[in-house]
Amino acid sequence: MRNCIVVILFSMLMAGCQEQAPPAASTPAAAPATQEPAPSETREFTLTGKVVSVDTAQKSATINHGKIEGFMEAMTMPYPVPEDADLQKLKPGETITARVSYIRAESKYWISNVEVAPK
Ligand SMILES: [Cu+2]
Repeated sequence: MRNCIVVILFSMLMAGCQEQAPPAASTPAAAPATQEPAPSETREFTLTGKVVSVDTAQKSATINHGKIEGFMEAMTMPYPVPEDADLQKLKPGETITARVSYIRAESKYWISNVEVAPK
């Protein structure tokens, strides 16, 4: 799990946490540079996965998630959960969806808007 974070922090060189190339439609030659999100911009993705464990003291949850289009491949890794209301919804074994926010310039990411899937 630590490896995953290390990979993100060091420029996402490994396949696992690699940020995916932009779609062909936004290649530099064909589109203005403004279409590429600025590194300081907060980008949002939707995560679907299963809660593996929760660390309330660290405000973190390890999620076994599917592929997050445009962000990362399917994997199990910890995510910061800043909001207590979200943290309280996270129980091991539950299937959830959540918003993933990501600021590339700060190598920072977290989840919010947790929704527990009906059983
Ligand atoms: Cu990852």
